Amino acid sequence: MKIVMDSSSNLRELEDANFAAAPLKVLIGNKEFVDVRGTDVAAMVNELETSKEKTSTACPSIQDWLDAFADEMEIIVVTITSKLSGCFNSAAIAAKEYLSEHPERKVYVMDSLSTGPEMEVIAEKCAELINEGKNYEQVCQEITEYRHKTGLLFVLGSLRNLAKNGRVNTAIAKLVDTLHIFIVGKASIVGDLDPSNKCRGKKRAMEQIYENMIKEGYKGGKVRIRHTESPGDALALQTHILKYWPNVDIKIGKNKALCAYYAEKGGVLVGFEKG
Ligand code: X90
Repeated sequence: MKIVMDSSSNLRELEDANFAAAPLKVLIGNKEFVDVRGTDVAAMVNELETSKEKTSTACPSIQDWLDAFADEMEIIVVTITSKLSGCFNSAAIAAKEYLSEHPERKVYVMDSLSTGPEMEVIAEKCAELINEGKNYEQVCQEITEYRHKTGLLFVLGSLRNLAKNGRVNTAIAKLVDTLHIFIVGKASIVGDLDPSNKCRGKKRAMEQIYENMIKEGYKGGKVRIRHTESPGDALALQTHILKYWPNVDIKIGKNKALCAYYAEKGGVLVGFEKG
């Protein structure tokens, strides 16, 4: 069995698993940052700050997905929410092509209704189920149910890039910009960006994330934090969580190109288990 995700999961490989990522792209003018291992995300973030060029993103092509599928019998694909990206669509088309070439094989494409570290939590669960010896159908079913027991909360450096690309309302983005406030948001149950709270400072925003985790039913489960040049905020949140839940499985990492582009400098994304 192989696990395949688009690069918005921030994963390039996965321990004890047969894993591949299909890359999204960040475009600055006619320069392309492909979201693969080795791409200099810090340089990209700097260039985004100074560049006057138009910027955008693009989902993996059908061929990118087929390359990630490679030559496997049973494939589980998990994508970023289809509400915000064409990834799910291109993956579904690739799956259809793959199956018409190899009718005896299996490809399941699941919309995570989320992105980033929530996908990371889902990927790890998927690997765990496979390593427990569950069969393909069981893994597909259990991972589909598990998706409802995980969450994504975030505070973004700015909403500019989301607004520029039509992913959030421009008026909200302008408001955040002019008032210098931080929006704490979540991935809604239908896979939309749900801006839940306005916070005056970054410290308050990080506390709000923890309060919202509790509201979402957090009880000491796994946590994955991914930041864009904001290790201090990520660490503060980790310390806060460990104060109440000293034994949690918690890890901090950096956002890769796609998440860094949309979370922006100072952005922190938190994926967690609810129950
Ligand atoms: O297909 C494409 O070009 C990619 C578009 C992706 C747009 C959203 C990326 C979000 C990245 C920052 C905020 C988290 C929002 C999650 C809401 C479900 C992460």
